[in-house]
Amino acid sequence: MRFDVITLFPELFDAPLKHGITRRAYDSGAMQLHLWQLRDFAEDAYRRVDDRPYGGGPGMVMLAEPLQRALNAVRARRADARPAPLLHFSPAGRRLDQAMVHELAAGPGAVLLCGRYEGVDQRFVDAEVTHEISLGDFVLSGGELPALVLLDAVARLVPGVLSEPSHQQDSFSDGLLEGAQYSRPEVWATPAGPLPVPTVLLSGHHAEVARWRRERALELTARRRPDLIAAARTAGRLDAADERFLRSLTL
Ligand code: 9D3
Repeated sequence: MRFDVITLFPELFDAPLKHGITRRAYDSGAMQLHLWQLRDFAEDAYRRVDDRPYGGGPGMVMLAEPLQRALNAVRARRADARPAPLLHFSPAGRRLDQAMVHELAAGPGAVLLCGRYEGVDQRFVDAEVTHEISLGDFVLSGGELPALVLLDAVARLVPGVLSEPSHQQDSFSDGLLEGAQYSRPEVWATPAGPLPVPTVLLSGHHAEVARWRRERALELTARRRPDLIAAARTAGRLDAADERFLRSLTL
């Protein structure tokens, strides 16, 4: 799958090519990342890609014409049967979630447009953008970090990139938060006293461990994200034992 990123700051995308799971996805060839410097598609001597908003107001607007030239260059290099999705990262977008990440990971990739300044000329958005995506209700300085977040989330779903397919147990795949994790030592000596690992995890009873973990996941989710419990119930992902356990909780 191929991702093309249109940005004024292509250097921001270097780190994931050098480190971790994302690097594996790119090294394996399973994911290709092509970076396009929007400024290369400016036509005037000053390499302008932004200008003042009609009607006045603060800040600058990204110009439609350089964006269109950049997109045309991207399209000419992609061998898509159908035009790939054009994702625009914008505070006005729909919030990114794991379902969108799964859809992208199952497709041919996408073109990612990273906005800067106050935003992109709306005529370009209306003409070309297929998805507007936000990370949430906080203010960033541009769309590059959201694009990096999306690429990271997709990379770990690419087959063969994770050594264990741990995403089959991901929170948000079964729709519950994952309970606590413990590792060595069995008893951690602290100034406040010894802290043992929950004994069930040392018991070797796989069914009991699985039940205990399920209950911890249900308890954590019910306390922190009751909306996810409601969604899991609606989707039929809670069984009778789950419901009995939830009723036993005093939230
Ligand atoms: C004055 C109104 N602001 C909108 C909230 C203007 C504005 C702020 C920040 C316009 C663009 C930006 C830059 N942000 C992004 O490009 C962005 C973003 C974000 O700020 N928060 C969460 N998700 C995203 S996706 C792209």
